[in-house]
Amino acid sequence: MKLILVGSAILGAAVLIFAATIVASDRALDDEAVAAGTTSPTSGSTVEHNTALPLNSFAGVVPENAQELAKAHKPTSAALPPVPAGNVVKIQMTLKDMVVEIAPGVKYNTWAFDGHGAPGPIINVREGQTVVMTLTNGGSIPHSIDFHAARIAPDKAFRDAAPGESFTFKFTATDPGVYMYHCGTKPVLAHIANGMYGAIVVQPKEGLPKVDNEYVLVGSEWYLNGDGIEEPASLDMAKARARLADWVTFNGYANQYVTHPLTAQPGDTTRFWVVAAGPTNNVNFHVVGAMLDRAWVNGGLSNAPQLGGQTVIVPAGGGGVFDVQIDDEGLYPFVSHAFADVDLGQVGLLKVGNPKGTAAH
Ligand SMILES: [Cu+2]
Repeated sequence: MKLILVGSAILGAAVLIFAATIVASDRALDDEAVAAGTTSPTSGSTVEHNTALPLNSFAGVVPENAQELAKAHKPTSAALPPVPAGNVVKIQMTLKDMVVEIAPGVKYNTWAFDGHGAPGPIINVREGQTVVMTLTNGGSIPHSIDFHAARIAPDKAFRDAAPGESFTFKFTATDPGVYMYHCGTKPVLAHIANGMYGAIVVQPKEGLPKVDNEYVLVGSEWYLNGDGIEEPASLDMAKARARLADWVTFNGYANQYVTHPLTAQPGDTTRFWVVAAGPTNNVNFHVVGAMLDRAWVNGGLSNAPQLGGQTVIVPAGGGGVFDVQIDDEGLYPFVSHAFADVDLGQVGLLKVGNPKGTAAH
């Protein structure tokens, strides 16, 4: 048995070296193509994002018909669902290995949420309600679920569920805010990077100031071992450790609210519920041409909001609530003001009224 293992380890090493050689020669070819100005349509845009690290970047690599695909893509709903009635809110989630699109024509092998992909379902409850959470592991390896909104012993509630297993735990939502939930199985970096995250809102008992529109944005980034065009890409753990993202998204798909803007009317106040799922990146939340009129930093709704901010950090694993009042018709980009992330897809538009044309940003 030992011999076989050693043998397969050697074989594995040989495969790795072979694969590394292919990657290296691909890079050399790419470099030559770049020098000659003869890059293929699908690899042409890698050039701007290439780094000195010995890791292949697939940032910005999309098929030629990307614009068409972006238009055809049905955007992930950013709408905040209503708070269910009653003292007890029952939630059922099934984890599932599934291929999702994370950018136009770019497919990725996630470990995500049945019926949702990544992020998982948005949960909206009221302070004092009891959340009864049933997790079913429909995936192929152990997973778990960690709710930042819960005060609970993680060794019991956030334990691993084996493939095929279901288990239930409950907690009372005692702390108003907007929180991340995620799989907490080791290595957490891999489980979050593969799409195992979502947002839960806990409304304060006494309510918040009334607004006209409410949208939930979950920021996250993706690390690909291929371009995901011919076949789905999977996680490149070395790139996740090196923080070399290929795509950075709101609600799991690059630039989806640029092509399909969120909407408001002139004079409206719009509330953004923002969670930075990471696994590693913050969201430096900013709305171009507007102020964060009320900002509940860290999503701490028990505190008074800060007034009139420009950019507020939502840390990886944290949340923020932002009320933005806009009078004039126009296209207002919302971004992470860490602009490398805008370049990789973490930008959307709030369309106020019915303006003509497109945004300059
Ligand atoms: Cu997991």
